Amino acid sequence: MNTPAKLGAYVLGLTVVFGGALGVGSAVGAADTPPISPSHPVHGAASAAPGRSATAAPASLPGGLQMSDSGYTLTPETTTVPPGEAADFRFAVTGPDGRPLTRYQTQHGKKLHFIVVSRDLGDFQHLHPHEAGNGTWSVKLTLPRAGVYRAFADFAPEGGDGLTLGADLHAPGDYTPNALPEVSRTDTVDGYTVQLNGDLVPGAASTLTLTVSKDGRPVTDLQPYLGAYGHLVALRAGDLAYLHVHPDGEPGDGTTAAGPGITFHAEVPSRGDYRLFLDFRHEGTVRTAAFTARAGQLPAPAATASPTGAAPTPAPAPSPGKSGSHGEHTH
Ligand SMILES: [Cu+2]
Repeated sequence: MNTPAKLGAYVLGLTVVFGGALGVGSAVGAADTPPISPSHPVHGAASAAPGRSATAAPASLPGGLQMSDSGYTLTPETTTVPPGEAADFRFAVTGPDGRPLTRYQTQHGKKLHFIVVSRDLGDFQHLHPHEAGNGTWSVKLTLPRAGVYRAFADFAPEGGDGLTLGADLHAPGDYTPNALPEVSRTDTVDGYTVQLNGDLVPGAASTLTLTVSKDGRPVTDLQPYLGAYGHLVALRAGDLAYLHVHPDGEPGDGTTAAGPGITFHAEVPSRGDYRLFLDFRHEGTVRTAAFTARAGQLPAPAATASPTGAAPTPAPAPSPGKSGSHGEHTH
């Protein structure tokens, strides 16, 4: 505290001198403020991104958008993985001291959850690496096709808050991205049908219920997987923001049934499309059902004014990126 306070006083002293020399009255006002307080607004302004209001609340960023957060960094040994081959993929999470983290809290039965998703959201894997010693994690990883993937490490350091760090992985080769699947409330996997009920609400918690049936009959003997009857990962289309979703109840609590419905609480930060991946376990096998869900109304295309004239969203529809108007913008 001492050194910055002294430095602040020194800088203010200079300001007064210059202000006095140039006759700038405002410098006197600055000198009136206690030397300690100006350092905070200045620091805040310096760390704010350009164009972002310095007064905006420092709302916590969704997980997974950064490879480094709160001093912890996801550090893969390699970020290039040939497609279609099982690779021994290794990584570490380095801590604030620069060393590989070795002390983790156990969450949902594991110290670290490793999710790998293609950037077009077409492929999803939920893996559990094993500890290979000295803070190194190792997992058999097959990237099914060429393209760019996002790898997420979801963990909580001992004594710290939960974090999700994300890093890009590359599978070299010709790549044709798949379009995001249409919004849908039903998915079918290996003869199981999963129905999604509930709506994502931008900026608010909402309840989602996923109901599992097989051959037209409700499945009522789901098996616990990672301490719950289902594990749901929600990723925002476009930037793969990783959203925390909490199951409602757990196996053995006396109230949570083993299906057919699995209930979650989800909160998404913005309107837009999200891809939901549900892992559920039945008869010893974990399967994944996937859904595209839309949070809020997307900006309506032009010329669909409602009869009352009340536009549902005041924001103008952004021009589609393919219009070629990008060159007019200065960034
Ligand atoms: Cu996991």
